[in-house]
Amino acid sequence: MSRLVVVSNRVALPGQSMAGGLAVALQAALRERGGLWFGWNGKSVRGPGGNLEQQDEGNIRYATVDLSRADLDAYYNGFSNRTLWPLLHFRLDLVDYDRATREGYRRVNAMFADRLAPMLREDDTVWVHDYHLIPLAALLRERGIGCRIGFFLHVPMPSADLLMAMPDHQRLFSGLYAYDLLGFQTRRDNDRFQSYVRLYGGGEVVGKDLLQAPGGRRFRTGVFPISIDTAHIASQAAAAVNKPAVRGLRTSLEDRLLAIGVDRLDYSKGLPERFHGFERYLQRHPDQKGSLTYLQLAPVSRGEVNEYQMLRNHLEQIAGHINGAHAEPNWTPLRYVNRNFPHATLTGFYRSARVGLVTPLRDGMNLVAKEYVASQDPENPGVLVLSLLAGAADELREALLVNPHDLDGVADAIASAAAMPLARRKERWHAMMEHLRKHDINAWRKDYLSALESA
Ligand code: ADQ
Repeated sequence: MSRLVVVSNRVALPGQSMAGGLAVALQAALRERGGLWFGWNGKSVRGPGGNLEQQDEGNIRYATVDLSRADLDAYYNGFSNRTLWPLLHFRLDLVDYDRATREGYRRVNAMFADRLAPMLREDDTVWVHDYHLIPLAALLRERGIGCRIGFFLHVPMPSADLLMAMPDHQRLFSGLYAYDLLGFQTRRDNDRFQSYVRLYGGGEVVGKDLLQAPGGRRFRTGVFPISIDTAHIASQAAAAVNKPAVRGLRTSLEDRLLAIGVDRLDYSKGLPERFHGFERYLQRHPDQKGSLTYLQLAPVSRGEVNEYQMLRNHLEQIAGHINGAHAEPNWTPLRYVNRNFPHATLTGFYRSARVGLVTPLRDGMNLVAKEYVASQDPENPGVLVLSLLAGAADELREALLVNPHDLDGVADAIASAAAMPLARRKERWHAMMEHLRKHDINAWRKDYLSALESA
């Protein structure tokens, strides 16, 4: 088996808790075959940046670089988060395009390639993650690297007409042609990319998921829906109900049901729409009044980007408005908390909730939806209300699927979930859980790597 090299914007260094299934899955893959994990170490420095640090643990080498303040601003806060993130989430209205940040993005990718190329061996398998690093393979190829390089896009791939609206789109997206395998979360993402290549990207689709770049280089695409460590989360959740934080939450509910939402504070997650959907539920279902409390956990992310600050203010306003209009002296309908929690505690929260609210406007996959399902008590499972616009909706067909823009629909789904009889809840949950047991995070990385290695 060849050595695995993982490249991602952030690296989970030994001892650092980068909670989340992805870090765990990649670590397991690296441990299995021995390998290297390369990326940014999260530090920004006054000088020029690009200083390499290396450390070994077992058969894994961690090689990380720091970034200058200016590069971090241009590459990460700028082009990645203010240009690509909104574009890839279908939000042309929020795209902030600037040639200076575009060049900063290329500069950092080129610096990554400069540092990484000398560490690579001919028979390595390189796996690059996400939209921060689109040009990396092409830049490595320019530096003489011939080994297998794959890419996985964690976020959606939007329609061809949106991609082509970005200035200089061909220069950026044709960088993807230097990979051997492009992995997407859903069939729709895969197909939208192929139509971009055909319509505006100058390439051709020459077979099923086989593409050809101008000049003749061939590469593959494929669908690899990311998942979670299902068995681990299920046992974590069962144990977590005894944690003080989880008990405290349960006690505080008195005998009310709980609806829970857990999202990074991001405009793609549809939080204002969800709050309004909940308000609509309170208005349309007065018979359920006072019987359900909605807890929204939304840790602040990308706090340096203006849109995120505005979103935060907006949500505080809506939450205040809803509680002002509907609260009782002994009941607050909406609890809104901007904090991170240990992952194990989260699973206990999920398990305590009769309703899981996952209603993004666009999401590559949405792991919270899967975590919510995996955390349920088999004897008394809750109901997932899931946006049709999340990648997870392609797999979790037994959720109550909603369009997040349809507030009445969201409101009615909350009411149905709250009132659903046990037998129907169990039926729906079993079907989804069976799927998640089979298609867990380990299956995901094995499928991807075997496709890359046979590409
Ligand atoms: P994200 O946009 O970050 O990921 P998601 O898939 O939901 O979205 O993953 C979020 C993770 O953060 C989950 O594991 C969740 O438990 C954790 N989390 C959220 N709020 C938390 C809190 N308050 N405290 C602690 N942990 C919290 C991107 C894409 C997704 C895609 C993933 C993986 O946007 O569409 O599913 O990558 O590919």
